[in-house]
Amino acid sequence: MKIGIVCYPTFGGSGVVATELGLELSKRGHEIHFITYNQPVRLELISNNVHYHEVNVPEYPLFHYQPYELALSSKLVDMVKLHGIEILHVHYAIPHAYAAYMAKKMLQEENIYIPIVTTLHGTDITLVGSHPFYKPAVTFSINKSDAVTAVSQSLKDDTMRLFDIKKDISVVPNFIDLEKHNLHGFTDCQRGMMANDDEKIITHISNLRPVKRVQDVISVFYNIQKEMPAKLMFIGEGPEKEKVELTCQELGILDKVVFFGKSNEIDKILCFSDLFLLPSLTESFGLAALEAMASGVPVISSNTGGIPEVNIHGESGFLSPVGDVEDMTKNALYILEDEQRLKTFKDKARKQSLNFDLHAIVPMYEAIYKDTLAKC
Ligand code: GMT
Repeated sequence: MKIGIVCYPTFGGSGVVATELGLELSKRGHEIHFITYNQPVRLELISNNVHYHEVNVPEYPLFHYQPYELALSSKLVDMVKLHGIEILHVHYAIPHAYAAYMAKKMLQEENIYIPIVTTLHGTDITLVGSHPFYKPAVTFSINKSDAVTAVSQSLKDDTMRLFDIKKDISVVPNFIDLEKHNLHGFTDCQRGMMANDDEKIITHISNLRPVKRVQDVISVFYNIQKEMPAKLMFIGEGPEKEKVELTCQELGILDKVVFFGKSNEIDKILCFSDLFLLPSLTESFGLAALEAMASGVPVISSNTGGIPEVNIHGESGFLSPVGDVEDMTKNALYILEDEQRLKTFKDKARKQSLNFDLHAIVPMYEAIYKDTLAKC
């Protein structure tokens, strides 16, 4: 199939899922066209059936807001015609499904029919989409898609509850390339460069938006390091970064926290981590937790959104109510204070990640494309 993929090309989970999906589909013989405003961060253009088409939005002083949806829908029309793209897979209802629908209508004028598969990743539904300003556009975009997927049962339920949805939604979870994790293996894990042998390594990765509740990460880590020698690996950039640095300074733990900023070496950091913290307010899936588990790192998380579908309480880690720092601390210490117990949790975390192997999940998308095309 010739598949057009539209996504946010940033470090966020939806961009990672879209990119890795496209790369795997290309290995499976499909021709993939990424259509977005920047080259996706994890996209390496090493294959002759992966293409990247940049959407340009010329700055024009008359416009207070530059019309990205317009530029995107025009680009989609051009690329579908030029490359004979058969199906569009758009990640996020706003603005991507919305722009794709406009492209579809424009193409219909020329008797070209292009079906749209929309994947919901969460933010447009749980945080932005339910805002009254956007609600009609999100509802319309979902209902006008030819097929809709959500990354967890929880997100599907939220979508059905918050919007007037007339479409069936298939649940297709986030996935992980286990071979990539195992291949690298990082047997020369540079743990010694980061911490002493007796120190436990706690890790957090996110885009440091308020929804990630990074102050809870600091509070839990502060409590842990009072009980045992520990270091915190803090990966990501975002609006809460300065506040976090300030809090660490006030608590006198700056020397125990390593700030990595945006990193392309997540696997290297996870390989020497003992525990992963994800105390988010909401999380439609929690790809970062899955990546940690695939590296054998147990997860202390909040019990919210799709996280319980990924992190299994008492097996791959523990779940606590949102904001319950005391419970998260208690669970973290329980895992960390006994070496044998820590090893058991690490093994079970890795085992749980096997349920999200890309070789099992990518065919689910392929089946949806085939089914959608067959119905056209
Ligand atoms: O929250 C993020 O880190 C970014 C966000 C995005 O839009 O990329 O992630 C969302 O999509 C990911 C991939 O499906 C999910 O794993 C994340 O849980 C989801 N984030 C939220 O729901 C807050």
